[in-house]
Amino acid sequence: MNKNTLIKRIIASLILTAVISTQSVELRVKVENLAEPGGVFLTPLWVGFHDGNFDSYTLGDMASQGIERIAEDGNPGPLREVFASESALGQDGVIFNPEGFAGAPVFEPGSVSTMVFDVDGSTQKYFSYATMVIPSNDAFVANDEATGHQLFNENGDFMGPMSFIVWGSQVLDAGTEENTESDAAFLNQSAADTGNTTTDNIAIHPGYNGSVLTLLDITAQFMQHKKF
Ligand SMILES: [Ca+2]
Ligand SMILES: [Ca+2]
Ligand SMILES: [Ca+2]
Repeated sequence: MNKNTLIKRIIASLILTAVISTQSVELRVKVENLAEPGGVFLTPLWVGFHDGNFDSYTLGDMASQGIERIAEDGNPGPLREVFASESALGQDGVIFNPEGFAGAPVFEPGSVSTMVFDVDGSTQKYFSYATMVIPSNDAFVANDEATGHQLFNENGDFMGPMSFIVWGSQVLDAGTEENTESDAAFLNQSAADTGNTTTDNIAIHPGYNGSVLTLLDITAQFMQHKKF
């Protein structure tokens, strides 16, 4: 399978269901890795609810520290710090897959996990997400448009159910680490933040070089939906 085929395949889905009360909306976020057996993995998914002003990255610009760390190591910590400082009225969280590897609750192909959030329809109208694609040096997916996923209308009314799909062709290269497929987190990296540093801009990921061939022969398309 060549890389052009690879990046057209699927990986994950995200489904959200809601219980509406007078003050807030209880959103149940369900994440599923739709990759076929032997396919790519996803790190725990960072999700944020905000007022539409939180922009995690822009295609063609350099990655922030927050995006760099999640793309290289699956570490959402710095992104969460940025979110907290820029979205005072927002809330965020990280959805793990408790059935993943011990100590690394990642989403392997076929795995599913859910998390419930009490979301304020007036100040947390918009949804954002970010996750690292494994195996890679610095591949990730996240929404570029801060207002790309609107959950509530101007009156604060929930707009769901709704869903969306993220395709493999949307997988990004953070531009912060060379795509050697060595020093790749969760694959062959011995410590966080190791690998050959690059200073490129964020771009559509070019695909694998070939050193992880067993993982190339799989369906690796991104799919993500959410239902409220
Ligand atoms: Ca952006
Ligand atoms: Ca790279
Ligand atoms: Ca690395």
